[in-house]
Amino acid sequence: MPYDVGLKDEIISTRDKRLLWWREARFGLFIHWGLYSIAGGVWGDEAVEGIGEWIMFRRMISVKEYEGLAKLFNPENFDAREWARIAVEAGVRYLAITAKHHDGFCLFDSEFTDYNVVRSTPFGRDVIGEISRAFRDAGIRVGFYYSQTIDWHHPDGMGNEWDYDPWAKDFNRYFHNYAVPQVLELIKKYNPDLLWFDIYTPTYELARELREHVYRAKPHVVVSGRIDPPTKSFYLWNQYALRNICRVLPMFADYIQLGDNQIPGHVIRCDWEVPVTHNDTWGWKSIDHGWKAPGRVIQLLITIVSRGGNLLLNVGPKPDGKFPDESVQMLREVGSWLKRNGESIYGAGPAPLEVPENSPYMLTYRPGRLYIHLLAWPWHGTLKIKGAARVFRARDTKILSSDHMLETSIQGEDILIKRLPLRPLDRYVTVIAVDVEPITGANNA
Ligand code: H79
Repeated sequence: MPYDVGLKDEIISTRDKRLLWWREARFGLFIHWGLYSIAGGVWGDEAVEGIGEWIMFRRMISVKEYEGLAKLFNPENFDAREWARIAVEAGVRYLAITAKHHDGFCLFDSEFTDYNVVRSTPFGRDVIGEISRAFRDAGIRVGFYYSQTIDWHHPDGMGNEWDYDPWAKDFNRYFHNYAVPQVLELIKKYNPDLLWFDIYTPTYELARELREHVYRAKPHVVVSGRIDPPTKSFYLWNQYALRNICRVLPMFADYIQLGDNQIPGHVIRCDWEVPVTHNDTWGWKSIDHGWKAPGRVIQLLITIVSRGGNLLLNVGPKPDGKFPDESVQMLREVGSWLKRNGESIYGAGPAPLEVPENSPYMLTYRPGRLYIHLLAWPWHGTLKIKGAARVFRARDTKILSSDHMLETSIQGEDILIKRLPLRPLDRYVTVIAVDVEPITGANNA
């Protein structure tokens, strides 16, 4: 395809508009579900190390043998409406679910392969279709994970060198005739709000081709970071992002993707998202019990928003179609915290104020309001927000989840918050909301 400069300008100039809902959302649900969920991290009678959805690669399982899992895919307890209810209760604003992961199995009804949930499983239902409707009806934006580069099932895809001779591979053929058409098929059939690609697209040309096709099919689809070639996506891009070189913007993507589970230690002033596991795998693994507690997830969400990013929190449903109990429980707790304190998260971002290392609080902000998230309770009843008086004048101050008003005063460059209750009001993180006026002329306001 000839290089269409006009389309490049159009795609970049419409980015802000596409990102309107995404910037406000701050919290998304990632779902990894597929044939690997049936294996659950065990092959034969052995536990397999590492992330569950990589089991085919780890054991170099042949395509033929792995395909056998499709005959076992029959999640009798699957109910898309229930997943959507749990997601609503959790307070997530968008979804990204595996339409096709690296193993090549499609959770949607595809005309380009029989290796899909409708045609090759006893279940025979269009899982992606049911989920798209249920989540959209529940008011949650719908996104699809699509592995555009790695495909261990397709002879020309990247990665399977145990069944397929790499000398005989034609990656471009896979990309033009299979990956791009499937992505367009997903757009056409299910009308997603977001497409989430993984690792990277191998070349500039192919990334551009995919990006232009997506834009032509639906200009409003938000495109995640790992569509970009290796210099920008995944590990390499993190080197830019983590050093805050945000003049180097995403290329074909709409926003930056940090590495899996990579939480930055400082504010990154561009649009970014980090995918985070609930335990230590994406796809269900029966032997992984490393669950993060609800309080830990809440702190991660605050940390990420205070540094300018979105949290995409993963759940790996079980082969019977249920979320793990631990995930249901965690999502409920996070959601109830958000019900009390969501104003400090949705549509909020980093405060224009440096927080010293080891501070007992984290800050988020929106014009007119500063949110102080208390990680530790000041037992002496007074909290010092360092440097805040240089930047803000404080007005009404209260505990966000109640009408409990607080007093403030100025001490040098700091703002003091006084007469705090004896004990935290929230079981996880208590949030103080301060109405603020920026001090004009302050250099970092
Ligand atoms: O979908 C989830 C992962 O499966 C996917 N990204 C998240 C969202 C992912 N794709 N690639 N990777 C993660 C990184 C792969 C790292 C590897 Fe390895 C190191 C591949 C081979 C060596 C870890 C160890 C996985 C297999 C062995």
